[in-house]
Amino acid sequence: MDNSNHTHKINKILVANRGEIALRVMRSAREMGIKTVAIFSEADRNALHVKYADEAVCVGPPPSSESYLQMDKIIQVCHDLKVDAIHPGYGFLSENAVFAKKVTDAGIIFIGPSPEAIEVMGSKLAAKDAVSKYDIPMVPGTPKAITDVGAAKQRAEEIGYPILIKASAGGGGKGMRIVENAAEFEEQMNRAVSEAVSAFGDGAVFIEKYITSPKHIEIQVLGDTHGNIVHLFERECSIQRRHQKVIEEAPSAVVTPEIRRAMGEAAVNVARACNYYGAGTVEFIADENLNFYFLEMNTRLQVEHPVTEQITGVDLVKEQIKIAQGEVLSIKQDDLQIQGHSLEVRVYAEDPKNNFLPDIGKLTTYQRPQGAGVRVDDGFEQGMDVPIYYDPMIAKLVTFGKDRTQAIERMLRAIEEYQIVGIETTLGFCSYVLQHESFVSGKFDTNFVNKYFKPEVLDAHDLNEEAQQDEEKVAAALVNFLLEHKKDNNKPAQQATTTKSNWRKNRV
Ligand code: MV4
Repeated sequence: MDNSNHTHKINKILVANRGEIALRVMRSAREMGIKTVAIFSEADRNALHVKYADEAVCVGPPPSSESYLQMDKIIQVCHDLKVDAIHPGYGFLSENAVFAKKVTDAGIIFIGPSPEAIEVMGSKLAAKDAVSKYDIPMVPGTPKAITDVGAAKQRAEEIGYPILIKASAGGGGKGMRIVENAAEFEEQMNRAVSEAVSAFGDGAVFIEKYITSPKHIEIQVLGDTHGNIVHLFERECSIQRRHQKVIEEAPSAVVTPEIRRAMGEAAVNVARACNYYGAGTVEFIADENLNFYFLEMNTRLQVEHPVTEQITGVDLVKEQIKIAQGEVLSIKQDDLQIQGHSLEVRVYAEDPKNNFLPDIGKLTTYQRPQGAGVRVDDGFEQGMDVPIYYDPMIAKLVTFGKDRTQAIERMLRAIEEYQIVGIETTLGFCSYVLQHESFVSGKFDTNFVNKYFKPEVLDAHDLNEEAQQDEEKVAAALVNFLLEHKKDNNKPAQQATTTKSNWRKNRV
């Protein structure tokens, strides 16, 4: 292990991203006394990340391919403004090994892992191969790309149906095919291959036993450039819809200290297998008996990183920056402790009553919730337009409590306080999930939304709220009546009205 501590102080960071994550990164940079540079597209001229940054440069028209994905333009901005490091956020160029290499070759620090680590983990088969010398639990399957259909069918027979065909270059469920029996194997495989070729330009596919009701549990890791790696426990991300996460939490309601230790150790070994440095996430699926299997590693800061920050007290962006400066990790595994429970709901500009159709428009009312244990990471303000060009996630609502019950109570309260008018959002949908018996008990898996959600459940929800409002009106009228008829009180009767506004009717 290299114990030298040659650091190179970063003075100015360009954030190659937009929205809430650009702001999130700049806040930590500012606390560290580091100057910030925003880039923006023509659609984001008035965005908060542009206002917040010390300097800002327009890099092109609204489509991300013409702005936020323009590698050479972004690197040129760094030279022009004497930027010494780039933080890529998530999405966009964050897991692009070519970009990480270009940045490094231009003499700029890439705040993230090495291009080699990004590349290895970008291929599921290369990742499986890299971790094979460690004792990492993996789903039974084929360790290499299928070249011979007959041999693959044989292997499927050994594993037992149903099996899953996956694209090596895949992500977000693309190129995945469930095969129920031998008869449909070849057809499904051909479909998976052609989907993989058109989506990723790489037709390599492999098979795995299909875990029908998995929990998605991931482990946050941090590694420095001196070979030190720690894990910061798990996040439970099973509440998702079409591979888009909806609610995340840390820690998981069902993971035991023993399983946590085993998963943490496996995650550290996965990171070690690719000489990982920076912040990363090792993804596992767990079956109903909590047998867990390594799926893949995400080589970026993730959307849901705040729940880990809440339960550990670690600022992950600051750690990323310190690691990029060449510092030795100051955190030791034994210093880390779970200090409470945290939940995150993703607020999407989508209409849950209309098949989650993305909604755009002006935020005519936008009031964030406040109070104990509430954190909002967003990039919008009242009066701003939600543009069509980018991800429909407008905010992340995060709560922290001494335990899971308190974190849920605070989330329900915060969702009630949140006032968004002008666009449809997923807040009401999240409120439904958080109150569902299956969520409360912790007995849920990745099928939760398919199993329990129909648009009608939100109508029932709304009716409850309206009924509640009616009850409050009756109570208010009664108070008025009593005050007005209180003979021994000479003061005029107080106006007792319900303090609840009508905003709820404008959202789901
Ligand atoms: C699986 C699986 C069941 N069995 N692999 C989906 C995206 C990719 N990250 C891996 N995924 C899955 N892999 C085996 N062998 C089920 C899924 C899966 C899933 C995983 C995590 C979170 C949500 C999911 C939703 C559907 C399917």
